[in-house]
Amino acid sequence: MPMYQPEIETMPQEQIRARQGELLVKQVRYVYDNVPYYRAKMEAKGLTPDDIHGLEDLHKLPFLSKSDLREAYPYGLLARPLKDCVRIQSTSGTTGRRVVAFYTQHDLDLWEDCCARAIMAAGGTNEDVCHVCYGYGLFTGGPGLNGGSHKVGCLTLPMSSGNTDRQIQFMCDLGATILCCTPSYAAFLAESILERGVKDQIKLKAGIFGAEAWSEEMRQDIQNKLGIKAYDIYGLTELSGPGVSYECSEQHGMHICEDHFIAEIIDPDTGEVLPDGSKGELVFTAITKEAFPLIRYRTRDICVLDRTPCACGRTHVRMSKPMGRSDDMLIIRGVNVFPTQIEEVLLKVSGESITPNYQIIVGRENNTDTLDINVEMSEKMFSDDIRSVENLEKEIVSKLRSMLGIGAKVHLVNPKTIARSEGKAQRIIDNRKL
Ligand code: DLL
Repeated sequence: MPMYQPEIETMPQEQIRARQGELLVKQVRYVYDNVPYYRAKMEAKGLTPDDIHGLEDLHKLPFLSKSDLREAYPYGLLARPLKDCVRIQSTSGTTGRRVVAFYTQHDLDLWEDCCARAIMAAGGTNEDVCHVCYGYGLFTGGPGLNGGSHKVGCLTLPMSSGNTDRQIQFMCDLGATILCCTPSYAAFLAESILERGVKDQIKLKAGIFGAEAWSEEMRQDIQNKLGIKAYDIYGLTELSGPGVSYECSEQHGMHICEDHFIAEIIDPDTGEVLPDGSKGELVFTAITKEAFPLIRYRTRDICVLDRTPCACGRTHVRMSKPMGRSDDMLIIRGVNVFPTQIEEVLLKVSGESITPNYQIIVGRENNTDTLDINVEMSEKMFSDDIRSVENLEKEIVSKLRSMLGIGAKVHLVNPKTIARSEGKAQRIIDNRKL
């Protein structure tokens, strides 16, 4: 299958919807026939494939969630015999939520196509040198972007994560033009490049950053420091990995590969489907996958869908940056707080004074939730006098109060005292769960 199909990416919405309807009908029958676990879920609702005639019937189908994946682990949602599968990928499972996803060769091809689209939407061509420092192995970041980069014809550097000195050396020596990694690692690389004084040896023009929530302020920070355009990319292991959606040059929402995935937004509490433009939980149905074809999979990611035309010409629906996972949302003194809101406030404060390295620590004292935020100050700030540190802490506290409506204690900590991450950053420590 060719990797870039402008006729698909710019297909009128009515045609996309019609095609989705046809594929949905086929996929539901395929899953019903091949995945006893899902068949039982349909039967419990009194449904057979004959009840599904098109997109208008999607809402009737049962949801799948992480707990189904756990229950059916490892083979219970597999729709193909193992002899037809050629790969597995998995999430790290550090939070006890290990997911194992299976791929046929056809699934790998489609996944790599989606990643290729993301690279091309960021301006990538076969003239580019694509430096991939997402982790390789079971994590989908490295293998996904690696495959996409090959399809575009870029010279691909399969760096994987870690060894920042070597990353920067290769970037300089081989003239990498596209950088693929998590936004937190991109911020760390940017800081390290500036510290080493090698920015003028870097040829980067674009970065494709995803796998974790990051704010617009973080984007500006990385773009300014590296002199590149930073594009968001989204995906999850359950649906193949990165490339489920990606940003175009407009940098205003990520186009979902609607020829492969049907997106819905639901109310996370009631499961009711919400109209486009509403904020809610993103649900995906994979209509072309063979080995691990999830139907109405609840991502826990909270976002908004936008079907208004995009200036880039792509017609596929755009999703907003996820505000964080609904299970990442902190409830502090009864108020809903997403870590990205805190990041937004921190990075709006003068970039000269603090760095994008922070940690959110939630605790409980005398039956009341406490919120402490450690933020690393810049070397410049560190050498300034203590009064300006106190003033800045007060300024952040007041900005957080107006954004979140609750008080927090802010501590500006010395440079390089918060551990850097090479993959997804661990920003939250919730001691209430201990
Ligand atoms: O993180 C796949 C990926 C790799 C995406 C590389 C982009 C780049 P998982 O480890 O299964 O897969 O984690 C999926 O990460 O449900 C979101 O909560 C979060 N996530 C992924 N991309 C973004 C993003 C990969 N661009 C979970 N912005 C998802 C915010 C993201 N959150």
